Amino acid sequence: MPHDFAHILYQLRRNANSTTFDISEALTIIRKITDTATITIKAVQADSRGPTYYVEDDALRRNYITNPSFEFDLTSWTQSITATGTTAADTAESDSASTSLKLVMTNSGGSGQVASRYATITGLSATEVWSTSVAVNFTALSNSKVILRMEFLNAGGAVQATHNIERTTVTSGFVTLDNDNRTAPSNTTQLRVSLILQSTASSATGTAYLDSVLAEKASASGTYFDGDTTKCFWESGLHASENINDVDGTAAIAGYFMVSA
Ligand SMILES: [Ca+2]
Repeated sequence: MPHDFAHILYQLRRNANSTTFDISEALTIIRKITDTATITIKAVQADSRGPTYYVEDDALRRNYITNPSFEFDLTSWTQSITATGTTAADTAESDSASTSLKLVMTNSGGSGQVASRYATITGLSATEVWSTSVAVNFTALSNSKVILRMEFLNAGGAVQATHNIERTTVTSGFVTLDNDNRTAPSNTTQLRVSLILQSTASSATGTAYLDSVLAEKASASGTYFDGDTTKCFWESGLHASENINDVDGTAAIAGYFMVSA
């Protein structure tokens, strides 16, 4: 192992100013200590003891979904409803923490109507490979199905490609839907991830709880994680109105990231 990890951790703790620690200072220290061209920081854990840094060579992961667990509200998830139904945060069922997104359909005028919410990730480029996943508890249905939809969009919002993964039967508790290995086509700048309860005929009904949404730039969606997962962090502003800082009182520090000195 080329680096003196104990020394790095000591330096970072010594220079840490509790919850208002400046990440740029930490990176400067690591560069000086390691004297390497490329530095990979695995995670930064900030709690009542101050921040702890893990410098590892493992592949990094980032969950690009904002508000992936629906714990406070539905910020960043836009509603789209054409059937008769509702979409709301609900604490009756959850896969991660205590809240999920509950999609309800009580009637439809035909096939293809929806009760849904979607989130949009920006900053994509063509040829990038993306994967998404969501935990689904599909408790009741009649002429309906759940869809995890990925749509690659151009800068104007026009759909360049669509990839659906469907659940057409009820579940026994939460199961994971994986929509993996999707390559962004030419002109892609955005990815829209939709959580959909969709009718397959008229007079459809259904109830589905969705939670733990993951989107990562990878050929497969790995195990779900968010800022509450051990050694993971929320980025500042991920929750527009209900920042994760308010929960544990610690400062927002960038989560999984990579630094090239
Ligand atoms: Ca949750």
